[in-house]
Amino acid sequence: ELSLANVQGDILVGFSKKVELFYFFQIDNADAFRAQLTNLVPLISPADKTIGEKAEIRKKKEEHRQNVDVGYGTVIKPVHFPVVGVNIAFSATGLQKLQFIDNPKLNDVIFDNGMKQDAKELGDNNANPGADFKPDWDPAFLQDIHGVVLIAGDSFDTTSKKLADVKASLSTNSVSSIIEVATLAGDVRPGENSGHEHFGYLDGISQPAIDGVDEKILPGQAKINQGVVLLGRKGDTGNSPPWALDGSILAFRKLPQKVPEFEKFLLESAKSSNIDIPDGANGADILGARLVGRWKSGAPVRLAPLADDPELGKDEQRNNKFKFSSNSQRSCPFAAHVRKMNPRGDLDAEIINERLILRRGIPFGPEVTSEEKITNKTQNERGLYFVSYQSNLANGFSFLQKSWANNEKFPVEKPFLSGFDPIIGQKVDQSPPREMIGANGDNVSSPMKLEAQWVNSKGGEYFFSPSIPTLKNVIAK
Ligand code: N7H
Repeated sequence: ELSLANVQGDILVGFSKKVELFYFFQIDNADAFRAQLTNLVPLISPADKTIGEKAEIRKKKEEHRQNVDVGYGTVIKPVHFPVVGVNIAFSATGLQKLQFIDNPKLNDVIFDNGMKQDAKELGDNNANPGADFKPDWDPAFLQDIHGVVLIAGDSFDTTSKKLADVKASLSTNSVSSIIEVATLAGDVRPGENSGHEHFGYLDGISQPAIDGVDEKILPGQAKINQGVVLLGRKGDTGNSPPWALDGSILAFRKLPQKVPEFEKFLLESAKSSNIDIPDGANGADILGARLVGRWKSGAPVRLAPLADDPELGKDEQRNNKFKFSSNSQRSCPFAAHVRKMNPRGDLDAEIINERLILRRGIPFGPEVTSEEKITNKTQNERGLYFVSYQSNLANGFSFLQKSWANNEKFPVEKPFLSGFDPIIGQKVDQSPPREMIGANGDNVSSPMKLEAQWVNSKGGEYFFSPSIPTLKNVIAK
């Protein structure tokens, strides 16, 4: 039977996070690292602790809300209660380096080869156009990365203090067993944009519920076997070794987003395709909603095809309760991001449910400046640090990116190709530009050129997030 005390907290529960640090490292001295890991293990947050902390924060926030005077005009200032969670995960090269066993392979070919090997098939840009493929990644991700420590919490202050504790636990007499490759910091957007990614859409709505873990199931929410996320559990179709039990594969991607360019495209394409609606929302808003499959408020276009419905967007009893009507893209294009990623109604639930992932990403980078708005040109890098957990990359992240997002034939190829996922669909060779159909609700069979990609991966890695018993009793010594 699964014990939540054995699983790292970000996997099944998700840290509560305003800020998250990703500390990528190489292991310099494996023996010293494995000895020091004993000091680090008590800092790692298991899922049961993460559940308790989240409940505590909810309670404190409710108390705070009741304590302030809520007369007319009173603004309840958001409060941060200190909370911090730490998890650790290792890449395939990291597991090799640790040598806790002769051949530490997960038998997940995509994981064992690492993300760099997968980059071309994922459709990442080529840094040498016309010549041998080399992913156009940040230098940090072109190096070997052995592991990552994830530190998520209420503030930059709390998380950076915790990072100092983590580093101290991995050094003896000021000699560290690891070398920093890079530390990346993500943070939730400010004010009313909190919870929205940088294009402006509410994120974190649709997540699968896990059998035997999540008690509450929301309307429309899929329920998946534990083994879709955890290795060695029911529904895991792989062939992993015993030490992998209750671990999960973490896919990390740095995904910068070209926000002003995306907005310019929406405005111009809505105009040139005569996309407009009489009441309220403008053509750019509806075009954007059709590309994502949800309005900025989170309301699904399947249920609100003509205008945003903010009440629907924030109502968790209704905002995920829908299925697409197969054969029709009148209310939502086949290629819309959420339809590509979860084609409920288009495919059988059994096929989809093995391919659902737990998404645990966080935005990074500053808000769009007025100059960027005026010039329609990105000057400051911003986007998403994408994190997903799955037991198997040939079903999870890697599959979704290659076989669904980048596949013009998915979910339908007749009588028209669906086209690329306009948000994340990638193509190594960017000309001719990507296309999709269904963007214009009044003329769903006409193709739309998507021009440049607005999301271009700058790197990442696959990591294995072991169970606490494996960290403590197998890897640490
Ligand atoms: Fe996506 N976006 O803002 O447009 N995503 N995503 N994603 N995504 C979702 O339901 C976005 C990315 C999935 O069950 C929403 O929580 C952006 C990758 C899946 O209905 C929005 C980026 C992959 C779902 C976005 C990005 C996925 C999902 C709706 C990159 C996997 C759930 C909010 C910068 C390969 C689908 C929600 C379902 C939802 C956006 C990346 C997958 C708004 C901007 C790389 C499975």
